[in-house]
Amino acid sequence: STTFKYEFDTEAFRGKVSFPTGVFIDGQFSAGSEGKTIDIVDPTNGQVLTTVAEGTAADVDRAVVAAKCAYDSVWGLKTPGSQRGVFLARLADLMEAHIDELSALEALDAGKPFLWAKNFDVTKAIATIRYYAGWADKMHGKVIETTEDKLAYTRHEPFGVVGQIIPWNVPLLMMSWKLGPALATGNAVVLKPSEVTPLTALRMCSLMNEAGFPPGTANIVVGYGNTVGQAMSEHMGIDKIAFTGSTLVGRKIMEAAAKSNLKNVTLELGGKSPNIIFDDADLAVAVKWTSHGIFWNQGQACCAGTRIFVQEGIYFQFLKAFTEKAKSLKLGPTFELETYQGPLVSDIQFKRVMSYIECGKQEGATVHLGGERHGEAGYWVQPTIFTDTTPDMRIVREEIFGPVGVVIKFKDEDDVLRQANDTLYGLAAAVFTPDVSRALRVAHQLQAGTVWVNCIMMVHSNVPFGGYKQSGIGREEGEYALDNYTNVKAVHVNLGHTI
Ligand code: TXE
Repeated sequence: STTFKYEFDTEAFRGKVSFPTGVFIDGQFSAGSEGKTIDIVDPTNGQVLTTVAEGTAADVDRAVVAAKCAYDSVWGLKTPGSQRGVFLARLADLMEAHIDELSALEALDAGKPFLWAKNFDVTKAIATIRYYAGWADKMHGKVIETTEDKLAYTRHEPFGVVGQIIPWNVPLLMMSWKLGPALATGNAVVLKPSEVTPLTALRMCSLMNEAGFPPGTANIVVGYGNTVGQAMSEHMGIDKIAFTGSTLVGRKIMEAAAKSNLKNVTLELGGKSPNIIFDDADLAVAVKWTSHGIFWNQGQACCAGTRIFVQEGIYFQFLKAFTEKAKSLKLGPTFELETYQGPLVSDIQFKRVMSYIECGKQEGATVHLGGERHGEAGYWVQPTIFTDTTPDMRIVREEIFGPVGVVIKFKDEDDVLRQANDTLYGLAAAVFTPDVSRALRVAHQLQAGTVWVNCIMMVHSNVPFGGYKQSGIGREEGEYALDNYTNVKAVHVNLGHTI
């Protein structure tokens, strides 16, 4: 089996890391069943960083057997919630003890600025695991009043074996959103990280062993979507599948679930979120958050505020200040502490984003800022702002998943609500105005799973996150996510002698 060895000598982090990168099944690493490997590429220069074992459908079978065995013998209802909570809390502590290492790996693998990886991705991932550690012994059913002769109550039971497929944009955070509630509720897991960014997930395997999770409770199989991902979606031994990624693949997963065992499906998919700035907004606040909303993580965020609607009275003033802000963002090496924007994650994503920029130009939109690659090597794209768009343009309708925003003028509340809701997606939205009545009136009419007022892109372990419309099914984070991972059993007890 393969091992990742790397010596960091950067401004942000100095140290050595070395850990196994095989498929992780039943608490042990091994080669994939076909003995193949996947190249992991450094997005700052396009060079191969390392290789990891490539999992296969046969490895998924093996992982499902391990998960089922663990679930039946030592996990599931055999381990009390209080003990599951102890394992999760230990895992959170171990992640904290290795925060610099995990952040460095995330920066290296995904091309994230180190400080963002540390202060956002990894910090929030730790908070999520700790949050669900707290839930593990606090899941209650209900006693339901019926008649004096009958006792009816519910139990919230784990599904059994859960499959989880995660993307490359925030790898460790997505892993924690998936693992936290699944393990807290007593499910055993088979998780597939993205084949593009598997390093933090693989590092987590050793930390899970160290935290004391019984072998087989969480199995990690790195592999491609059309092999490992597909095998998981159609697996008869997987009782539930949770996915984060594109709407296109979300559909495939539902289809495979429907055609196999009708496994329970939850999906967190794409978005084209509106960010609405009213005339009375505090300009400095709106500019700061809008910039973050579109350029954070190189724009590779499902909830990015990509459609920026600005009321006509403030439009030119806002555009000028927003452009200045975008110009001031520091693009550069991921381990330099002042870097705000790193490269896109992969050559594929770079080409996809550049082709959307090209498409915007051809459709007749104005490139107000950027629109080109940055640097010669690696996958950097300049912060890009389009204006003079029309509602039918692809850059207005489709998720680009890069540092590319469209700025659109609007007249009044009715006008902006109509335009903001004119999308297949419904993941998130933001509203900027100091007028509380207006902010809440608009928030309630937006078709989105999250609405931010005078901020954007805030997530918190306690607060649910998920989409309306084609942005998904189910909610992650918070108490709501526990519902994704439990089946409700109703028990009727006859206390009298009536039929
Ligand atoms: O995503 P995929 P891609 C969006 C974003 C981006 C586009 C394409 O717009 O530009 O998707 O990115 C696994 N069965 N988002 O192609 O393919 C895959 O291996 C089962 C939004 O990288 O959806 C990976 O683990 N699984 C998004 C995961 O799905 C399959 C995050 C996500 O990859 C599969 C990422 C299959 N047939 C991209 N095919 C968000 N909502 O945050 C692929 N996968």
